[in-house]
Formats: sequence, C-alpha cells, structure tokens
Amino acid sequence: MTTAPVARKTTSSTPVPTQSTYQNRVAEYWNAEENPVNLELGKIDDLYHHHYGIGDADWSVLDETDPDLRTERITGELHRLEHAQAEVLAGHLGPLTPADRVFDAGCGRGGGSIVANLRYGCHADGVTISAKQADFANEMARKRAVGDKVRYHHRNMLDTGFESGAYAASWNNESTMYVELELLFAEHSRLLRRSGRYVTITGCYNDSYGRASREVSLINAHYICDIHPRSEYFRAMANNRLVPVHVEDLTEATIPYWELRKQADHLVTGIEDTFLTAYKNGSFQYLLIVADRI
Ligand code: SAH
Ligand code: GPP
Ligand code: MG
Repeated sequence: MTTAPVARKTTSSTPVPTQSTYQNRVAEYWNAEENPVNLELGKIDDLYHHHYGIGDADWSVLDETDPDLRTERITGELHRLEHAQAEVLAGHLGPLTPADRVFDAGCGRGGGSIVANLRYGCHADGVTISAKQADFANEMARKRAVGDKVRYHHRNMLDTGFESGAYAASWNNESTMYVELELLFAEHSRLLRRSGRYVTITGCYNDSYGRASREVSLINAHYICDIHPRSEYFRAMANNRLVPVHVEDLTEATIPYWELRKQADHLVTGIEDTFLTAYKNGSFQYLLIVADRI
C-alpha cells in the first residue's frame, strides 16, 4: 500500500524531503511532547531547552518550607543547570561575528540558537523534524525580535538543502542519537566552511563497558532513539573531515541535575533513575566533542 504525501504548511519554503517510517515516528513524538519538565522550565524566560543540565546544584531549594516556593525554586534550579549546559556548548562555537551563520541540527523548541545569537549576534538556522517545534521556535524568535536573524525550519538534518560552506559553526545538542552518524557528519561537513567549528553534547554508550546496557536500551525505548557507542563518533568524524580539538566527559557534571530532577515530584517523567543507574554503572557517558572542519 502506498500513502500519498500529505500537503502541509511548513515554516520554510523548501518541502520536507521524504521521511522514513522511523523519522515519522520521531516527528510524532516531538509534535505531541508537552512534558512539564520542559514547558515549565522554558516558561521562566522563554528559553526552551530539550537537553539536560550540568554543574553543581543548589540543594537548599529542597529545604524550602513554603510548598509553592519550593516547587518554583526547584523548577528554576533545573532550568539554570540546563541553561548552563547550553552556554558551555555555545562557548565552544566561537569566536564568531554577527555576520556569521550557525546551524543548529535537531533544534527542539529553539533555545540553543537563541543562546548562540545572544552570545555572538550571529545568524542561526535551526532544523527540527517536528513541524510543531519549528513553529513554536519561530514564534519565540519573533517574540524576542530576533526573527530576522534566527530562523527555524521543519527539515531533516541529514538533508537540509542549505548552502554548502555557508556556516561558520554547527552543532548537535542531544540530537545525534536519532540519526546515522556517517550521514549526519557528511551534512555538517558539507555545510561548514573550511576551519569551521562543530560541537556536540550527547549521551553515548561506553565501549569499554561492552555493548548497550539494559539502561541504555530503556533510554532508547523511552525517547525512540538509538544511542551510539563512543567509538562511532570519532570514526565517523574522521571519515568526514571533522577533527576533534577538545573532548570532555561531562558524566560527573550531569549527575547533580538528575539527582535534583529525581526529587522534583511536579516534573519527573519516570526516566530519572534509569539515567542515574546508567551513568553510575559506567555503561553510559555524557560527552562533549568539539571538532574543526578541515
Ligand atoms: N537541540 C535541542 C533539542 C534536542 S531534542 C536542545 O538542546 O534543546 C532532539 C531534537 O532532534 C528534536 O527537536 C527532534 O525533532 C530532532 N530530530 C530528531 N531527528 C531529526 C532529524 N532527522 N532531522 C531534524 N531534527 C531531528
Ligand atoms: C532530551 O529531551 C532528550 C533527548 C533529546 C533524547 C535522548 C538524549 C540522550 C542524551 C540519550 P527532553 O528535554 O525533551 O527530555 P525530557 O522530557 O526527559 O526532559
Ligand atoms: Mg527536558
């Protein structure tokens, strides 16, 4: 049986290329996603992140005696830690000028591109497989009056249709686990200018543990993703002219975020213990990789 393509109004002029059944499922997940842990945090300052936090937590938020204030302070603290993660990633993109263009692959509700624009004044193109996320993110950019410089597109990050060599920097913040790395890095390599900068923060499974652990498999099932082993990143980068200049294991740095999130009754999704077990048994790592496009 064949299904006729459904005409859909998208946020940019180029139609979304044919998607695999898997990509349709991923799009459905993100079109339907409304977890309070994402919306309540984003509401604070209209910076919506779909990634985790890093850094030491202020545990005093748990001792707050006023219940409403306690809820508010926990939410604020988790948002601070997620924002800190975005700032660390953005810090590795530069130096950049306001004339430069950056590519945000798998942009979610758009927070990362706004962070990059606030820091460098640069142009940003974010891409998400979810039409709803692209619309939401464009609305946020308009609200901040940066809609002329920060644009979100409903497209496949493996096949963006954007101009070759036009980007000074590009990144994946927790979005590599939805795609084949060889195809992903081929597209980044095509889009980046020579000596351009690529950055990823991602969860990968640890080759020295062995294969994917039970917890890694549970995380895959929870988000409909396919977490890659650490080794695959470096192999696929080397094959696509991306040469690592800095690698950092952020596993220790992300544990406080998960410990705090676990105690946020109003925000938990049920995946918190799985992440903590995966990090603590050594099967899973939270990794930063910075590379130059040669
Ligand atoms: N980088 C964002 C969002 C991470 S969530 C942040 O840090 O907040 C993962 C994102 O990857 C989602 O927005 C999802 O739509 C996107 N994604 C998954 N597969 C994709 C694909 N093939 N092309 C474009 N985006 C994709
Ligand atoms: C973050 O999104 C999660 C992903 C992009 C998928 C898996 C990531 C790994 C590092 C394995 P989110 O903020 O929407 O998740 P949640 O709703 O749990 O906060
Ligand atoms: Mg989240």
